[in-house]
Amino acid sequence: MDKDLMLSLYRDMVRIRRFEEEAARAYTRGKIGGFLHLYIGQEAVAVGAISAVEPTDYIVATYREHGHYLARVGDMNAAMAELFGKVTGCAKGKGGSMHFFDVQKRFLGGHAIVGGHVPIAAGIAFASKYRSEPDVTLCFFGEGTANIGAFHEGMALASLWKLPVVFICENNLYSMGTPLYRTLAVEDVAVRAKGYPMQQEIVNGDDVLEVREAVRRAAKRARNESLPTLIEAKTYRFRGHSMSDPAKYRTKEEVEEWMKRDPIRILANRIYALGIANEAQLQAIDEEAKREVAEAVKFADASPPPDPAALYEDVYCEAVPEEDKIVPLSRRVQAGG
Ligand SMILES: Cc1ncc(C[n+]2csc(CCOP(=O)(O)OP(=O)(O)O)c2C)c(N)n1
Repeated sequence: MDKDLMLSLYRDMVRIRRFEEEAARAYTRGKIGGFLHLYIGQEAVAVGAISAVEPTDYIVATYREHGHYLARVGDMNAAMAELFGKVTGCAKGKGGSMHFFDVQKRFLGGHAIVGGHVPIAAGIAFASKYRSEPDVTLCFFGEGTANIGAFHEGMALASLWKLPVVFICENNLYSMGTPLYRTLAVEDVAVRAKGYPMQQEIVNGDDVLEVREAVRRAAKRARNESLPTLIEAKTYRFRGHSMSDPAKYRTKEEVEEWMKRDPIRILANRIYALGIANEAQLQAIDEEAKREVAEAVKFADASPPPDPAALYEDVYCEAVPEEDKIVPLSRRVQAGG
């Protein structure tokens, strides 16, 4: 086992956990507007998968993407500022929690429409293949996504055109408040791969090393043979679907049972067993992450909001006629309108 790798995976997971715990606190203090979907409990999937590919490979994720962003881009200041709606955020404060983005680091969203990003991921992989570039695309989504039309379109095209994409289903057993058995006719999402067809694999999504190995195999297949794969990572989210969800649809006992499989604890135990680090050393990593989060909150708090004039920048339409422009309410009030 590579000692540095194990510690770096541990650090990445702890950074995500502490970041999100603080985001939840900031949300209740009214610092964050809109939705906030926490990734707590699922960290091993993003960290394991993204550690398995090249920094030049593309990442496409859902609205539950803070973890994927931190695993790839790592910039806590830009992440917290985006949550706070500040101009220093990774989407200039105009995307918020569900729309993290970093083109330079090839982190292409942050997508709020369930399944809408699956054909986008297939399209990115198509572009790589068309241009004879070696890059692979990782596409993350939940098991609820496997019932959406766009999901099937993306998978079908990826298989037909033999695209270098790895689809990673994070099966956390619930789509909002609906349990898997009420929405899926099959127990494992992975079996759906057979119909397109493409290679499939089921992994323990709470084991960062198992996820990493599966994604390495799939990324190799994508890069060397230009073939897609569907990986299903079985996991669990410890918090509600979003901050506004009291999560009444799960029993306390069920949540506690899954919390015994906390991915961070599993990796810590492996690190101890292999003699890679002791408790004090892991505690130091934790403290460092907390310090970093506190700095990120200060940074986000001190940053200005975007200028209202920037509202029409970075949008698809090129010019908006003056009469169609939305005048910010504050200006209308000033103008007596
Ligand atoms: C097309 C569409 N329909 C409905 C919604 C509302 N919605 C947001 S998240 C969600 C559940 C998705 O569950 P899953 O794919 O399992 O992902 P998870 O939230 O568990 O990560 C739904 C129905 C949406 N965003 N987009």
